[in-house]
Amino acid sequence: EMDPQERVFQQRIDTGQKIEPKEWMPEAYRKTLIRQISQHAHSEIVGQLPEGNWITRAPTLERKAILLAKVQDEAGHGLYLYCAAETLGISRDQMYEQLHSGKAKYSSIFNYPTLSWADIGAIGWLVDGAAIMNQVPLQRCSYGPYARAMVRICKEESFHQRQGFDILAKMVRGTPAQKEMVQDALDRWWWPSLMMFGPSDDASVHSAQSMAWKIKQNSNDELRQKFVDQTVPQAEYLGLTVPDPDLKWNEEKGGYDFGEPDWSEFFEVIAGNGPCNAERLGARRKAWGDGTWFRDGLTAHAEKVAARRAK
Ligand code: FAQ
Repeated sequence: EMDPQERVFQQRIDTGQKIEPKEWMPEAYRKTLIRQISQHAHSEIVGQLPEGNWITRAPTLERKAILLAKVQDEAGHGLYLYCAAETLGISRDQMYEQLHSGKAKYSSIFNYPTLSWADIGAIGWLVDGAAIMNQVPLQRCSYGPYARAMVRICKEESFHQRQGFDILAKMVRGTPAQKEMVQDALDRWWWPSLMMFGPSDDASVHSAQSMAWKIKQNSNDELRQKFVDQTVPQAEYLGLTVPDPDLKWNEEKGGYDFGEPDWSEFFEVIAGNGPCNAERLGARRKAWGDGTWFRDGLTAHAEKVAARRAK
């Protein structure tokens, strides 16, 4: 038997009303949102690292300016999302603590290395492409602040995706070595990109409840299918081979059949054992440590100002 308050809440969700910060909500709804939004924010922040790695080595001044702007956009998304999570009653310091202690996750994709300039194209094309596929429906999420944050974020991600595709479109028209570099990037980023959508539906512990609350609008497998259907023709346009021997157009379903990602790899990566997990978390912990003197200075200054005012 559902609690009457909870029944009214569910009715509001079912009729498409947005839930706003100060309104009553079930504790589990609040917790789920804090988990998802904070992990999303952490992904944006940690997600700056793989691309940041190439800012000093971008091939032209123009590419460097574009990449710098893109990475700065990701920082903005992170801050925006931390604000959305704060409306649920968690502080930014608590969220950072959860990231730095390894309690909070961030997207598995950012635990892979960026080995060549083509990887920067592949991240824009595939990683931002997958991010958009996942985030467009989140614009209709039942929690107002998260839904609204997604509007601007999706617009910026669309630009990011185009810049990645543009890098690759240029490289595939270049030398054979450049084209090979692009194929190698696709070979390494394809499967991890499919894993961004989360485990298969039968292994997704949160999906059913999150969909009932309209936090999620689609299941992980639905979005993964849409991503494959959208991306394969783009790979063909670039003259690339998707590294999946099981990939095949299925006329009947009007979509592609495709192979299973290596889920043991996925679970290893989200357990902290991916190729770059230690490096990524290490970089974030170091940044936090390096900023201590600055935070201490700000606090000391604020205390002095307050003391002077009190006199
Ligand atoms: N990585 O029951 P489910 C970006 C965890 S885009 C790591 O299916 P849920 C833009 C999941 O948290 C990337 N962990 O979970 C950018 C849960 O563990 P928990 C960020 C994953 O929440 C581009 C467990 O597995 N986007 O940053 C992953 O219903 C380029 C069970 O899974 C978002 O975060 C994964 N891939 O569905 C930035 C979007 N998948 O928490 C820079 C918002 C699952 O119980 C450069 N999030 N897990 O310990 C979502 O839509 C959902 O949270 C899903 C997962 C779909 C990711």
